This record gives sequence, structure tokens and C-alpha cells, in this order.
Amino acid sequence: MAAPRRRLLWVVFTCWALRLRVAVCSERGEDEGRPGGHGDGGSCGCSTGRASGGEAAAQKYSLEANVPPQPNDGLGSAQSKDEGRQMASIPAGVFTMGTDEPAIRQDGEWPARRVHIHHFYMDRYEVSNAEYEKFVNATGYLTEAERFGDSFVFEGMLSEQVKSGIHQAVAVAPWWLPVKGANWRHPEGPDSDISNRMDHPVLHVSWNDAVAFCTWAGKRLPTEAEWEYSCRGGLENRLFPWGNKLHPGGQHYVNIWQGEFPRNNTGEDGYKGTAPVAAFPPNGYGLYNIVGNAWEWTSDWWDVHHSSDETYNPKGPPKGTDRVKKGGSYMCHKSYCYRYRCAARSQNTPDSSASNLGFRCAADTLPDYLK
Ligand SMILES: *[C@@H]1O[C@H](CO)[C@@H](O)[C@H](O)[C@H]1NC(C)=O
Ligand SMILES: *[C@@H]1O[C@H](CO)[C@@H](O)[C@H](O)[C@H]1NC(C)=O
Ligand SMILES: [Ca+2]
Ligand SMILES: [Ca+2]
Repeated sequence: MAAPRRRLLWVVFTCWALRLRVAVCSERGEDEGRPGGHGDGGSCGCSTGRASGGEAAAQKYSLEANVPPQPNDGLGSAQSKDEGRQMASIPAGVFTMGTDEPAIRQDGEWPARRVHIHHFYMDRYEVSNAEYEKFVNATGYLTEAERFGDSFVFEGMLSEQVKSGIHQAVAVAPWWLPVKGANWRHPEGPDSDISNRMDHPVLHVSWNDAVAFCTWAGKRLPTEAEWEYSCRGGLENRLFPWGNKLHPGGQHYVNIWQGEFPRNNTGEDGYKGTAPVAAFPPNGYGLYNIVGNAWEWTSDWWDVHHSSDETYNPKGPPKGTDRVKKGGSYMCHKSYCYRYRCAARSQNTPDSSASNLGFRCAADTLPDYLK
């Protein structure tokens, strides 16, 4: 198979390049949580090229073709909070998108620009394993990782047995490994399962897999502008959804990495891997884990050049090769992936999947079954 090898080489190269950067970053000793602080690094390993898959999936798994999900059916404790409301009403408004003090300049976090956003609805939670299973049960949908037969997993999460079966990538790829049989049901490979984390975010979902789910649920992916506006929760020019300090009052507000990346994951915030989608305090709009935990796909194509002109409901460039993802993940550490900020962004091809990639959906109007 030629395709997996190409993907692997890409990852090896990227990880190697990023490792050099990590060495530079960790010497800087930046202080935490100040606007305009400098970080660096990459997300590494998710941008993998794959033969283009199913834009047709959106049609096939559309609401018209399937029975929509029932409110709160089988979703457990996560959705029973907030009076059973799955989606938050996000008020129309204008906000400052991006920043003039980019922490990761090459990501196109800048310039700061005024952006008007219409009223819309945003999922309060990352889509959970239970919700994704409901979709799969109802439609028979197969994710791209399942169809391609592998996905990328962070090395520190793998059992010795799975690791010993991987002979590629050892020389230079430090932490992302292509694992046969890794997919949303088996996040760390065939000997892992999700039975004790049905309320955690679904992982290993490609952009196409996310679009298929949202379409089935009568929703859509948020644009990057909608995502960032709702991430800021009504605050202006703050780094994080709750303010500028990473640990206000010594409290953890986000599931990221504590300890030295990638060697020592201390799990001080309570989670070495993902957390339940309702863990940690919500932001001002009632959104949980909008940063950290799982990366979240948006509908926009990736581009790093932005006009500083005021815009209304921007939808990103008309075409590109990668899609924008936002918010960082449980693997993010400031020395390497300072992307758990609202202005931060990263990219992946639409058919990429990995053990830290998930999503949530948005909608212009509440689907009937949620009213
Ligand atoms: C999906 O179907 C399986 C097998 O019928 C069932 O055990 C499981 O509870 C279903 N999942 C959800 C979330 O409804
Ligand atoms: C990991 O980091 C913690 C906190 O800095 C330290 O106490 C611990 O000894 C480290 N563990 C390893 C295996 O390096
Ligand atoms: Ca953590
Ligand atoms: Ca998230």
C-alpha cells in the first residue's frame, strides 16, 4: 500500500522538524497566561494525506435519509445538565477575531479584525462516543479510519503489545504512530475500547466523518468565526474562554498536558487522556471543553492570510486543501502546542484522523427534536 507510506513519511518529517522547535521553546521559560506571550510548536501528525473520501457522505447520511436522534436519548449524565439543552443559544454580536500579538505567527492568528456574527446555536459539548454510536447505529456509517484501516495514536497511550507490532516510524517519529485498527471504537488500537468512556469526546473522526454526523443530526459544523466567537464567551481580547490566566484561583479550567512534553504526563488536571465532555467549568455561553480535551473541526478551508477589514459572518476561503481545527487537545502543552487559546488554529486534510481529533456541531435554528 503506497498511501500509508506517504502519510507516514510526512509525519516523520513533521515530527522531526517540530522536535527541533520544542528544544528551542523549552529554553525560553515563558511565563504563563499573559496576552502576547510567545509560544511555538506544531500539532504534529494529524495532517495526513489520504485519497479523497466521502463528501457524498453528507448526502447519504442526511437528515432526510435517516431518523433524527431523540433528545437526550442514551447520552447519560453529560446532557442531563443544563435542563437537557444540548445546544447553547449564541447571541448575535461583533467581536475581535484573531490577535495582533500572535503566539504562533505562522498559523495566521493575526491580524485582529472586527467580525459580526449572526445569532446561532452551538453544541454545549464535544460530540461524545455515545452520540456518535447512536448515529452509527442508526445509519451504519463507517468512519474513514475504519475504512482505511488505521489512524494516528500518541505513542504514550499505546500498550507495549501494540507498539511492538509497529516497525515503521521508530527511527525518528517521536510521538505519533500509525496504528492498524485504531479508530473511534478503539482509540489506542485493537486492544482498547470505549466502554468506560461513552461520555468522552469521540476521537479519530475525520472532517468528512464530522460533517456526516452533523448533517444527520440536522446541524452543521461551525465556521471558524462562529467557533472563535463562541469560544470567547462574551469576553473581549482574552487568551482563554474564561480570561487570561491559565489557572485562575489555582483551578484547572481545561484538559491539557501537565509535565514535560512528550515524556512526562502528570495528569495534574485529573486526566492523562480525554475527560468527559461535561468536565470542567463552562464558559460564558455555557460551552464545555471548547478549548482542550479534543481538537474541534470547523467548516472553513485553511488559509493564513486575513484582511483586517470588518466582515459579516465570514466563511473562510472558497477552496483549499486543509480544513481549520480549533482549541487544542489533551495533548497540548505550551512548550509545543500552545493552541488551547481562542485565537489559535491549526489545520488538517479533511480525511485525517487521530487520537486527539473530535468536533461539535452548530445550527442556525434548533432542530425540531431539541425544541
Ligand atoms: C447501539 O447499538 C448497540 C447494539 O444494538 C446497543 O448495545 C447500544 O446501546 C446502541 N448505542 C446507543 C448509543 O444507542
Ligand atoms: C514527572 O514530573 C513530575 C513533576 O515535575 C516529577 O515529580 C516526576 O518525577 C516526573 N516523572 C518522571 C518519570 O520523570
Ligand atoms: Ca490533562
Ligand atoms: Ca475541545
